[in-house]
Amino acid sequence: MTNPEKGRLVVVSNRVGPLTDEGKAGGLAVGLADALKRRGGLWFGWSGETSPEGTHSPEKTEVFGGTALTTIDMTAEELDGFYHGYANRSLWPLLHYRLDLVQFDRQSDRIYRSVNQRFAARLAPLVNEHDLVWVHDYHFFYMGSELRQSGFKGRLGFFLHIPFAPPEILSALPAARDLVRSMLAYDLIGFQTAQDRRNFANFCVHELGGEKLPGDRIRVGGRVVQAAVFPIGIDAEGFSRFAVSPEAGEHEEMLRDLARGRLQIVGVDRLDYSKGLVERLLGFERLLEDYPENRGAVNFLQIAPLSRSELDAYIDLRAELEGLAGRLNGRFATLDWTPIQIMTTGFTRRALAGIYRAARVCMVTPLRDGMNLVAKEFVAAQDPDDPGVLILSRFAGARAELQDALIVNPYATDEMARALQRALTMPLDERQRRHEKMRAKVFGGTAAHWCESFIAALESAEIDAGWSEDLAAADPLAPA
Ligand code: GDG
Repeated sequence: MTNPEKGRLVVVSNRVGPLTDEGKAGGLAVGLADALKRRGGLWFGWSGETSPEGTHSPEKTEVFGGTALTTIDMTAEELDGFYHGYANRSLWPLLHYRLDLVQFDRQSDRIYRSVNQRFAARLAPLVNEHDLVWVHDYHFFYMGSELRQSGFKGRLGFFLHIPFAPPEILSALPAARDLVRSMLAYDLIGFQTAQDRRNFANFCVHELGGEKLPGDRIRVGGRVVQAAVFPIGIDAEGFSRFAVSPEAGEHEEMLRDLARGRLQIVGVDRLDYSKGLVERLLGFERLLEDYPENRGAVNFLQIAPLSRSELDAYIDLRAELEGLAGRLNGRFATLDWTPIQIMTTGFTRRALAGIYRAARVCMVTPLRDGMNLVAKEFVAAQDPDDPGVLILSRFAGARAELQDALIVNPYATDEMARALQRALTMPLDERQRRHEKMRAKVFGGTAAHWCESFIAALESAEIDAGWSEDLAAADPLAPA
């Protein structure tokens, strides 16, 4: 039901939708789609296609009830500089604290800014000042200041799904100060964890001469913005229903049959260097070395759908992982047991829920992660009477809420092996106790709750008129 009293919700993200078919969409898309349906609005982003006209291409719009889904194309050059280049070769590794993998070049910086400018220019005529505009993620840091420069005066929010690195790391980005100053065009800036928020505030204070004010507010120059923490969640009810669907049941049974009584360990991650897959395999190898009773008694299944496979860092990672799995299998396999299986093909969400349910242990051990929804999905999918154990990295945003997981440092191989051994031998009553507490967190902080609380905060954010183009253009503290 749309409510004409309130302004529309306008969501901007690189990939949009789907607004229907909850079987395919993740919790995030479901949460945003629900908020859009409740309020009426627009979801704006990239069509997923390239064309010679690129960001000048005609809009494509699909309407579902009171919600429109509007997209534009990019040229191949825009896609390369903006998405593969600046977003995924510069910002992604940088914000995941991986200076060793960062690549900077001025061409992609230029294209990234111009794509932000082009998307803002195309969105501007579609919005009015009563609308709430909510921009998502590291693809669109400059979108807010570009929208302001094209005259938008309404409420503007931004949510960062990935970590925000500390100033010592972020300041390696040649345009770091420009980027953070342009973020000040947003009225509300949301982060996954208190640590990400602190890193942002520290950059504002130490690099931009700003000051922290009471009540989540930060002042830089004449501008006051609100920066707050909104941990993202999943559609917990929906996902736990998936876990008892016939399709989930088939997968659960298949996995149990294949395991033939062995305990199942799983990992589910996009094939990405932030997810700590190499370190996880080393932890499993150490388990087999140090606790030999597990040889022949456990199976490790890593589901790792390929992502960004055109980038060198991802090609290298895949090769390293396959080499490691091959070595590990070669070292420990017997005629009737292969310790580790890596799959790069994806599953449906229902099948995935069944796989989680068949697992005694789930390893979610990223080296750095904004939140990590797999951790929450695993918890939601468990049978409360016989739940599996979550091993969770101290560097995942989800750690702040899921304290009852076995928390590990993924770089510490012995610690990973000890945690695995503890998980595999954990008595039922302890598994139940831990699961119950985590389940309450996952069901208490859902995607819908995340969405509603961000929107409510954006609606009530104090609007400060102090933003001006000067803030985006001039940098009084910039070194000569
Ligand atoms: C970013 C941030 C933050 C995985 N394999 C399959 C499949 N998946 C789904 C999972 C989960 C999603 O992909 C992955 O979400 P994560 O949160 O774990 O990680 P990122 O993709 O890196 O997401 C992250 C998130 O944004 C939200 O703010 O939590 O920190 O990095 O839902 O289930 N889904 C299907 N088949 C698969 O094989 N259908």
